[in-house]
Amino acid sequence: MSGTRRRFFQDAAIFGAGLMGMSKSLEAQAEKSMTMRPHEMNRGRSASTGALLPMVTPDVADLPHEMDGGVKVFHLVAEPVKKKIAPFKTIDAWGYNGSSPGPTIQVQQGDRVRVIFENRLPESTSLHWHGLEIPIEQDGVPYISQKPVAPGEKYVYEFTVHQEGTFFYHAHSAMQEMIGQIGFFVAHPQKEYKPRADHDYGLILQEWAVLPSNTVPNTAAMEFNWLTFNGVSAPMTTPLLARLGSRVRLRIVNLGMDHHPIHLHGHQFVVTGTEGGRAPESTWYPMNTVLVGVAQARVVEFEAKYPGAWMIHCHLPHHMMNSMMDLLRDRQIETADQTDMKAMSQMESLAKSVGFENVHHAPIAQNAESVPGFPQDAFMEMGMDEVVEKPETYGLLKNWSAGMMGMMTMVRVLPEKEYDAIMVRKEMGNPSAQEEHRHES
Ligand SMILES: [Cu+2]
Repeated sequence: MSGTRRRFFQDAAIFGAGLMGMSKSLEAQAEKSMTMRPHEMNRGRSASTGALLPMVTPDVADLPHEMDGGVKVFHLVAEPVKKKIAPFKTIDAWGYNGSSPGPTIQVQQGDRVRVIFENRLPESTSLHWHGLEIPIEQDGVPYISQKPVAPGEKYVYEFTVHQEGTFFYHAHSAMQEMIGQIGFFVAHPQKEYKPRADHDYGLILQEWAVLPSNTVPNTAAMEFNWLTFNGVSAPMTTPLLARLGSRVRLRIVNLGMDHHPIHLHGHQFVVTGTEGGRAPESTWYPMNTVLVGVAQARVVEFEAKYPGAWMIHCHLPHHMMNSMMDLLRDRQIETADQTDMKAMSQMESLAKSVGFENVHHAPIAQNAESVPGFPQDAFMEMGMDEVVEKPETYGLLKNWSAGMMGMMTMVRVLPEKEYDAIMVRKEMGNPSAQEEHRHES
């Protein structure tokens, strides 16, 4: 098995995002598609080969396709998905092909696309192609443009993509959207955008309301306690890697109840596209926080000028947290009765339950408990580096994971040597990740 393919299946196993629910034939297609993708080692090199740069959706696999004459044929299956959103939290989401969010579909402007859709949910559904200019019969709105797809039934969508840009597919039913039924649909332009990017990454923003000791999201809730990028909360989010001096494209889509101001540290970016496609260069201006509203896509680009691990996160304070309800009961209501000793022992039992050794929290003052308002963040910063270790985290400072929560990831801007060292680790696979894979299977 090639390193890339092995890594691909590892990712699928670790994040529950990928081929878990796929049939053998789809697995074979995935393998074929992976071997056709550009070699990981070359990604991010500045030399322009003229080939289009595929988008990478960290923690989410691409949906493979087969050709039928001139038509790109995809198979998409709506189904329930067990989704690990944090090392100590697995939820019952719904998604596609064993993945929530669903696998990423990538096509090229001008392509004829066929999606053979199967509904393995316990209720009717359909697929809407958000932002695409396609015939009304393909629009995927139950009762309006088509009959709902009943459980166990199939439906074939087929259309020509004349646009370029960042789109997504989703169920056109509100509660199904909120339980995870969304995936990327990226249409690459016929001619590469100028300036060309060296790295292209995608992030899907979602919110979940999952009460302590529950696994089923409350899709009618208006307040959320778990915030995810591509279906995982930090520190499970896989860092984005960028070569020092390269140009990075980041596509962000939002399908939830909240709007998210996404902030990048240490660099300025320009918005080069929206859910409507590429924006003219005359509209670009420098910023470092972009509000990604519900149902919107924002594409930003920046020069990775400064080496380091730079945060990318939603700046709503409550979206920079994971739920601590499992750890400290309902923290919002009951912070006052927490003592250092209690908090530490709760952290330790949580750590034991997911198998990590290092229980850490930041130091507190001797008289902390006598200060009104204490604790705020004191018991939330919990290092768990070893449970979320992967090649992309190699070389980060000890306890880096203690500062990562909620809708958060980082772009690691790395000089040539360090970038290549991580790429080699990715090629080889990550020994401790394989270990985790074995335990879970
Ligand atoms: Cu947010």
